[in-house]
Amino acid sequence: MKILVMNGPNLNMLGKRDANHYGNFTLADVEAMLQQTASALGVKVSFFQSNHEGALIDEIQVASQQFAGIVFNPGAYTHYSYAIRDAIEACGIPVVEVHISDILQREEFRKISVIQPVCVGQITGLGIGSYTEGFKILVAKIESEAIENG
Ligand code: CA2
Repeated sequence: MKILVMNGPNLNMLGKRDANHYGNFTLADVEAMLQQTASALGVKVSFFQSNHEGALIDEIQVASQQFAGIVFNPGAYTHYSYAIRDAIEACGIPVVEVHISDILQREEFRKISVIQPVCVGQITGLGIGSYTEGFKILVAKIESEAIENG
């Protein structure tokens, strides 16, 4: 099983500033942590980050050919990108939405996720632990669906 972990705009800046909301870990730290999670679960993982909406959509479109599912932190696109929502809805593989901060406890505009209705799960507010929880939930969902479908 191959899982794709995607990060949207500004998440390449993790650990470089705004430690209050996002902590001190860099994106490379997050990816190293998820590599360990993947190894422990016996699955493969790849990573993709972009600051550009179209590049994220392109990646979602090709991902369905190569990956069993996606763990996705779309950054601020979470709150208004109907184009990313449409790409997720059409991609045919399960997507789990993750956020480092608790988007429900922040500014009003962050309380809305336009992608949440087309994702199979949403993990928010566990720091970088949101990625590991999201990853485990995604793998469990894919495995249980495989068993149900024989
Ligand atoms: O909590 C999350 O994971 C977010 O998806 C992070 C996004 C934010 O727009 C969402 O509302 C919630 C922003 C990530 C920006 O990350 C930075 C990290 C360090 C320095 C600057 C930005």
